[in-house]
Amino acid sequence: MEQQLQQLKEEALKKIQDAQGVKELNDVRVAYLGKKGPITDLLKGMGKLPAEERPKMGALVNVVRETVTEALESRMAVLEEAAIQAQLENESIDVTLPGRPAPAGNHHPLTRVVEEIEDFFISMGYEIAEGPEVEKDYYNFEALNLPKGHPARDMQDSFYISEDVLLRTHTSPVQARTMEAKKGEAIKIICPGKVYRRDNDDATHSHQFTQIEGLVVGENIRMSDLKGTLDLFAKKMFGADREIRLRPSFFPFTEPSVEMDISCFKCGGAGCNVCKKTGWIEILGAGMVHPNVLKMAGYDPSVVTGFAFGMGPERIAMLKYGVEDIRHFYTNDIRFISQFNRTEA
Ligand code: FA5
Repeated sequence: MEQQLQQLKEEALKKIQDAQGVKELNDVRVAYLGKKGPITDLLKGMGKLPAEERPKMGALVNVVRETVTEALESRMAVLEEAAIQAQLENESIDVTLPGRPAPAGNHHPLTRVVEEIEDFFISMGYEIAEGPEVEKDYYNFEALNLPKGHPARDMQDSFYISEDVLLRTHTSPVQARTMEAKKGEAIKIICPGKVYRRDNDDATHSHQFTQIEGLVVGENIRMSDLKGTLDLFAKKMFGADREIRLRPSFFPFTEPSVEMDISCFKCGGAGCNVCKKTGWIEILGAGMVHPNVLKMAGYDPSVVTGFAFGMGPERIAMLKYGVEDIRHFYTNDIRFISQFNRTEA
């Protein structure tokens, strides 16, 4: 039995030494020290030995068991350490690999043009005002000198929510709202926002588009102030050598009313496809605030005067960037919008 034990020990120690992995070593442990293993069997068979041999044999079996256990533990420590090392090597980060590019987003070209226009007017001391897109007929039309049945309403056909509520057709209702809220104080605001019209969509028209309104009210506000402001604006947006031209026009809420053209930035006035061979490009509508509009908002037109203007940033962006179809702004085609890089502004 002693010999058998010796053989068992050597066999176990060899297998422990040969084990190449934690799992393999565990199998060896179960095979030799487990409940069904040979060492347990030997201990169980102890009862069959003559009583005088039992202490000696018992001690021997225990020594073998301890030797095997210790060998197992130290081999296990080596294998575990090796496993950790291997894992560390596998998972190590190769800092020399080139990084994956993270595509950066950008502002929509329309947002950029609106912000550029806002920045210009803020630098001139204007404040930004806002108004609701779902608007009362009163502010959209009546308070702007367009009573029910006025023929000029037809030029801005709207989407009606009810007889008295509609999607605003322009940002001009913010004029009426601001004047009403300011109760006779001086005003200097611009109002960017979405507007809606029952226009058929084509290359230059959309049923939903953006406008920026401007309104200045106070004592001694004159037509020359409007002209000077628009002249500076044109130079800022389209180049220092731009000239402006005011043509008589009609808006029920301004008197006199004008359309402002700028000298063509492409041909300089000689005539080209951008200016349709006229040398001039139409940019916005404007005028002196109609006395009726001032009166309806609680201002005394014999004391204060004002000017107002309204423009479509889509049309300005189209001119500035040579965009031939307004619908490009709304379709979110990444091939189109990714061409506008903020740093190029
Ligand atoms: C107005 O809407 C006036 N409220 C502007 C105004 C304000 C005049 C204050 C006087 C004083 P108009 O209908 O012309 O005006 O529109 C102004 C601008 O909106 C146009 O010059 C054009 O750039 C843009 N616009 C008009 N309709 C459309 C459309 N369907 N799609 C895209 N842009 C449009």
